[in-house]
Amino acid sequence: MCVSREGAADVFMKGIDDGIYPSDLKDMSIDELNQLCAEIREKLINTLSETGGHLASNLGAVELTVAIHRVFDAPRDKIVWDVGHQSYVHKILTGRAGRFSTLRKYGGLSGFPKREESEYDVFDTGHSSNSISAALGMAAARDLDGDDYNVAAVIGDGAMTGGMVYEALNNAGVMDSGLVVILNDNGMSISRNRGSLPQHLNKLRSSEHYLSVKSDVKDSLRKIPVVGDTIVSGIGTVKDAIKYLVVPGVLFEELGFTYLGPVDGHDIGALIEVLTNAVRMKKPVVVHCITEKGKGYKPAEEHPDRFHGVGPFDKETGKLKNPTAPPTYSGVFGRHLMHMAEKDNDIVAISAAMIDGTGLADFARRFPDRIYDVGIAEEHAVTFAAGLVISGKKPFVAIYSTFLQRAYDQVLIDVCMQKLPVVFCLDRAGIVGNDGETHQGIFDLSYLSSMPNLTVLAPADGIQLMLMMEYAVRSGGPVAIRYPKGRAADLRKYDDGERHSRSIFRPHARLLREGADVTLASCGSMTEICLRASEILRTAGIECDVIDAGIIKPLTDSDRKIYMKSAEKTGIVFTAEDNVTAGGYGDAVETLFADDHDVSVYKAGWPDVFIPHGSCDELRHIYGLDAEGIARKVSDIIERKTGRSSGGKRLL
Ligand SMILES: Cc1ncc(C[n+]2csc(CCOP(=O)(O)OP(=O)(O)O)c2C)c(N)n1
Repeated sequence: MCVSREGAADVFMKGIDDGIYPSDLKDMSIDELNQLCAEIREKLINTLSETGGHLASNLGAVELTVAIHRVFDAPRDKIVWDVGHQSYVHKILTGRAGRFSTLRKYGGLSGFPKREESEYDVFDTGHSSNSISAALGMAAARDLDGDDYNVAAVIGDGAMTGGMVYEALNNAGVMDSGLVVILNDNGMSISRNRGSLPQHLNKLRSSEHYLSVKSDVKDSLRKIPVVGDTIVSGIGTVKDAIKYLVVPGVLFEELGFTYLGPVDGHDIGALIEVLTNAVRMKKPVVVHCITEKGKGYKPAEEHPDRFHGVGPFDKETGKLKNPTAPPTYSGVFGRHLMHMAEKDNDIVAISAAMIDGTGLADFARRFPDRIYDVGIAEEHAVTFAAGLVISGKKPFVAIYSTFLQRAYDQVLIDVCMQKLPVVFCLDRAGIVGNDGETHQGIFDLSYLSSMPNLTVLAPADGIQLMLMMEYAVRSGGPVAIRYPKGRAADLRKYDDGERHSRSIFRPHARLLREGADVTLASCGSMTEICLRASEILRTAGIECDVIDAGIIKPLTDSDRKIYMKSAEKTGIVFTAEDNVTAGGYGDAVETLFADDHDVSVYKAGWPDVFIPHGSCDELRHIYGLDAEGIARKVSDIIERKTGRSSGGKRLL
């Protein structure tokens, strides 16, 4: 796929790795821009096959991004990327091509726009559907200052299913500020886009010849004797009269936007033309571009969903290099929900555009009528679930921990206040790694623990997850179950969950290992890590009680007794959680000992900063939350408290 550089601009002579900037695009011919696109595609495939990342979205946005940087004058003009997962081409074109191989690695380029990283990144994104709001704010400030730079929001059709978009469009239409909304429409969210808005876009997409139709209309009108030219110059008014017949973007037009499109999002010439017109209008404009997700790499064209966010893969076959060995927590959740749904017709599942990621793909095939993909609409998903409960259903809402943050108020007021038995399954709870700050699921224990009526659970392995799902349906109230990304632990050698009578199982604190020196109180994924830490500590002569929390709130007397009894013996409680320490599990345990001066409580969790991108193992190591780090912290505490040392044994 190598590009011939003969006759190309200087940038090809140097190679894009030496640094390419938007200014380099201004004098390139369309042929040269197309060559550049081919070179960028090759770079995306080569690099992402090593680093992993959002391949399909970026392959689909190559020409669009090149055209944007040709027409707009960044960084003076401001371009906001919705979600930001499709901003790799923008990174390559804004001086970061040479560092592209560090993408998503600790200390390397972020997989999302980062203001700290470049002046060309004007807004940090990662969560969907906020670009128009942010861009409108920038446009409003520009207007107040009497400045004249351009502002654009680049947003996918998937992100258009999020409610914030309509709040922003509603506001933008009346503000009449110069704002270009560039709609990158590939018909896909992560998988096929669902909902009536996507259907509307689909209709617009099929009116492919709109741009030419509009000029045909103008030509026909011009031919009307005497008044024709006047009508054409007043096309705005005429358009009002005929738009229901020929203008496909009525929805946007009604909201106060001028709709331009649809335009072929891989035709650089057409894109440059329409974007140039949009910029000149100095009013709210939507430019509707039709793109193909995964374009230029066959495996991604054939399976755009699989290549939406992908791990390192073999370029020839498209196969993952290191697939996670099953079972994963998502897999256990999806399979078990299907099993439960076989026996209970009232069980339904809700996903906010993440059916595959949350493990619900098989459920969707098995029970197509009992699954609702509501789009990227977490707030709606939660209140929709509340409605389902009112009318007798048993909804499981599967949403990644970080995205449920969007629906804080709906969980609190629409569900918890009314004690409605919605089951929230928070996938990717805890550190997620390479997607970085916006995706780390490390706040849920804190934001959920403060909600009255909510039961908050954290399974330490796959069996516990299944038992908790069954319990949640029986409990009669709202329940949140949070579990991490990746492989499901199997701790049956410490406590065989199967021995519990499933029908009366209630999540509870469990003492998994006994020792006299220190209590390691852990929850979720940290339980396995603490068990490993206890092995390391044993080699240094330190014996640990290891408690698995299971339930974070509310605790029963028997849960409390487990903590109290252990602490009475050891005098030192060390809590560990895959959550920020502020307001999380450790704080809850600490309150148990608030009046007990003989017990010292120490807490380990994520600190009060946004945790950057890097692999999960690397981040846990850096922040001292792997088994070695926990063992080191515990032995330091024991040494300080008791003067006992690890006998010179290295705990690393
Ligand atoms: C609030 C929120 N929910 C879910 C996601 C996960 N997510 C990332 S990209 C994406 C699909 C976006 O589709 P679209 O905007 O059409 O972009 P495409 O990848 O198709 O170019 C989803 C659901 C997110 N980033 N933010």
